[in-house]
Amino acid sequence: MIDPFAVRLDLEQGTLAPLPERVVRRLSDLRGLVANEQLLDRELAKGDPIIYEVLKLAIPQEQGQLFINVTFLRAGRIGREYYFTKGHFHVNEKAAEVYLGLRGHGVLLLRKEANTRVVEMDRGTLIYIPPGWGHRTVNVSQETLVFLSIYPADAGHDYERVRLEGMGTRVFATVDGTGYEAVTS
Ligand code: S6P
Ligand code: ZN
Repeated sequence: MIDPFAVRLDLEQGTLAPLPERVVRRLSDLRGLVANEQLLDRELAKGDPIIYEVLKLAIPQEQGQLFINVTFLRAGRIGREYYFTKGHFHVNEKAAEVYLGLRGHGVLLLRKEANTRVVEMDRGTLIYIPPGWGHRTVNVSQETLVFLSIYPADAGHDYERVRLEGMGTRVFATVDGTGYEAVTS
């Protein structure tokens, strides 16, 4: 049981008030996911910075409910590979998701079996992720990428599958550092 409720979403910053649960992912959480593990080790020798944070509204994890999150993915690279979220498939293959870009510039990588998609995400981009499509976000800008996600509370997250199979695409800075290239892997 949960009562109807309302919170404040700052559409410029992506912050929620009152501040809900916050999950933090660090560089070390990307082990086994990056293009170049040696470069990752070299960076980790210097420290283990936060790569992204997720604000999660407190909603019961039961069928019929919707989870609402805001992700803050920082700007940066491991070598030429832009910072990205771990990425996942929903365990419940019937669970779709909606993303809404609030700040910054990124790309959403999607994969379903051998099919891959790369979708640009800016402020105001609304993206529909159909059931069965794995997804990972990449920040290709110099500022924090912020986006809202809404998805069924019984979706579940399979990270191991992404670790084993990859997302099908990696995103690197161009040699001059001004843009990005999406490379099929
Ligand atoms: C949840 C939704 C997002 C991600 C968040 C972090 O279904 O797709 O809220 O959880 O962007 O990414 P990840 O891959 O670490 O869960
Ligand atoms: Zn998801």
